[in-house]
Amino acid sequence: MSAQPDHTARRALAQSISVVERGGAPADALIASALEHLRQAPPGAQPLVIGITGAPGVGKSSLVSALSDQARTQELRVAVLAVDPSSAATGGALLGDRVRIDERPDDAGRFVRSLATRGSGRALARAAAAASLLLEAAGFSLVFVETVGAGQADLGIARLADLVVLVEGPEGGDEVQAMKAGLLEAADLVVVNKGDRPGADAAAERLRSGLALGATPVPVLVTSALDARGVPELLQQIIAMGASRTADGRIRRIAAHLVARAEGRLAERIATADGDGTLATLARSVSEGEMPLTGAAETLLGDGRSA
Ligand SMILES: Nc1nc2c(ncn2[C@@H]2O[C@H](COP(=O)(O)OP(=O)(O)OP(=O)(O)O)[C@@H](O)[C@H]2O)c(=O)[nH]1
Ligand SMILES: [Mg+2]
Repeated sequence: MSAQPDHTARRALAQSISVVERGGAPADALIASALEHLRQAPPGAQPLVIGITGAPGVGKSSLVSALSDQARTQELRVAVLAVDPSSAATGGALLGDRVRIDERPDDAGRFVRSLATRGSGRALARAAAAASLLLEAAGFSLVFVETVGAGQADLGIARLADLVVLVEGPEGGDEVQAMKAGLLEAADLVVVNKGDRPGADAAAERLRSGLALGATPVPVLVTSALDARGVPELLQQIIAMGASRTADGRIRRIAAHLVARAEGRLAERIATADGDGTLATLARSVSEGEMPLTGAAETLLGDGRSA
């Protein structure tokens, strides 16, 4: 697959990602064939999957664009999965991320795709892990996964990515929010973006002294996505940290996919039980002492049908 990075291959990849977004048996089949392709391929370097998280508007998409430009100057094939927060009601993507990340249709070494969270109630779309496996099979060497730093809910990015980059703004206050949300603990690298604005260096200093308390020092870099200042250094740092990783990223991404798949199934099961009255019936049985709480919970999970 990596031998034909042309428009057709890219369109096929986009369609494959739509299939894994929809889920079900066709998704399973596609993921299985991607894994088969990876098993057949000569063992080579796995892609570096980089999670980019941070509060809305700090410049995640702009930074990913600038990092992608920089990576392309080094002939690295770059893919971007931008997770769009989408309304549970419509399930539609806002497409804001797509607008701000340049897709460069004439550059076959670059692929950009939005993934809708589709009411999964999480910042990380369920299909992100599966999509990253398809991108690996398609021969991309850097995969950026942008998620909104919505707090604990999107810590799933740590399961999926080899490296988590937390993006902060220069204004101050954001870092307090990030600490509260537990995002700082999940970050391998912190970037203060909008370094062209006043306060960025001071914010970086505050973060450095805050992070120095931890066991492993987390590097804090300052960038400006607008004029690419600090971006080459950031990419260099990302690649260096990626090179020293020891864990098997593919195994981790398959694990992340299994978790996402199980969570999806559970959400479906709960929705069905809610819709057809099973949930209320179970609750009533518990209330009337006809069924133990554990039995009802197991029944809901589908593990204790006769309980
Ligand atoms: N001054 C300045 N503005 C920037 C910089 N990076 C991004 N911006 C601006 O900040 C705004 C938000 O940028 P995005 O890249 O869309 O931010 P984001 O974090 O991806 O936003 P969401 O995906 O909506 O959470 C845009 O108007 C950008 O032009 C920067 O380095 N300096
Ligand atoms: Mg964005």
